[in-house]
Amino acid sequence: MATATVDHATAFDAAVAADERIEPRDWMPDAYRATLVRQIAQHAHSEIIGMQPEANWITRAPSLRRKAILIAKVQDEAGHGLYLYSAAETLGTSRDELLDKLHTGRQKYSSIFNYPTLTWADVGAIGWLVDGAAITNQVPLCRCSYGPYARAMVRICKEESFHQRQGYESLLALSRGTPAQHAMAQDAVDRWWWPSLMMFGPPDDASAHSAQSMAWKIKRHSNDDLRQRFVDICVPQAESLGLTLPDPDLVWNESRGHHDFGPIDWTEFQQVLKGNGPCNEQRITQRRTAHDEGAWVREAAAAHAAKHRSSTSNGSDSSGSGSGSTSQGEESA
Ligand code: BYC
Repeated sequence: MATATVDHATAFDAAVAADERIEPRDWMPDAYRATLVRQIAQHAHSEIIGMQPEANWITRAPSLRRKAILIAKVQDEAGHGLYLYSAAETLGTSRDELLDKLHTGRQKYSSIFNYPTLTWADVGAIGWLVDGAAITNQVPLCRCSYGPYARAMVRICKEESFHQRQGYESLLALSRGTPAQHAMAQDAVDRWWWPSLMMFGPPDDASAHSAQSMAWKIKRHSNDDLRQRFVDICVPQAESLGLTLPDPDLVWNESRGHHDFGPIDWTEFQQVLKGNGPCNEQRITQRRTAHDEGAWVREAAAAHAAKHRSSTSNGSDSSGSGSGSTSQGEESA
């Protein structure tokens, strides 16, 4: 028995070392499974909570074109949640259990969605900065050692990439618009810049999970490395947009080959994680309400699936007899 476990562990380590994918039926250490459930669930929760600040502007989008794009984007976020909950389920957990943990505060979602969307420009800033940060963080996750998560990320990244571009295009239109529109775009960037940098998680020396997650090849880069990559990407984009990033310390460092940037307010980050951000309470209350009010949809879908299953199985049980379920009878009539 002990030898079997050692063999399993050796095979797991060898697969990770060889950059092979771990699949749901493969043996994996309990802690690897728990880390994946924690990260994938947090990611899935972020997608569905992230629908709220964006959906806030659907009714007030400035044109039919912008409204159609925003509706499609919010719908995409729901789809991302579905892919990710499905990936988490392959690890032996249920969607109900994960949602219950979200609703009772036992699992987190991204800090970024606890900030309000005060103006239309915030929709553009979320697309440019929040989706931009998400892509920077998530492209390496396409090479995550756990197969179902890695495959979900491929599709998500393609869609996030479209989201990021629409945000950039929307902000560009505002930046080149009237002085009031330009000021609105600048104000949105001023408010979303620092929270976007916090999306990458605590600094490396305070990141509890990074070392082990990187050894398991769940994460491929550290929080600080990805944050730096994001800053370097954003600086020229902000210049093209004609907008200023709100950091007086932001400067190119020739010797490092990167931009230096000012200190992040980690106290604010910790407060948001503790539930004290501007919108934590509103987001979770709205999520619980949506879940309760959607109970009838889940029940109807489950009843429909059960009816479909029973009619299919009746049909196959009665194959050739012609005396099966109603639907079988209708088909053969
Ligand atoms: N917010 O040891 P660390 C999106 C927690 S969706 C809240 O570095 P790890 C989008 C962390 O969970 C964006 N909590 O952790 C959606 C841990 O606490 P626990 C979501 C955070 O896991 C809709 C503790 O701090 N993206 O972009 O190694 C519309 C210590 O951290 C945050 C993902 O979820 C945070 N920002 O690294 C538009 C990507 N950061 O769990 C856009 C997948 C850290 O021990 N996730 N914490 O209680 C990851 O890549 C990693 O989980 C993280 C954190 C880089 C976020």
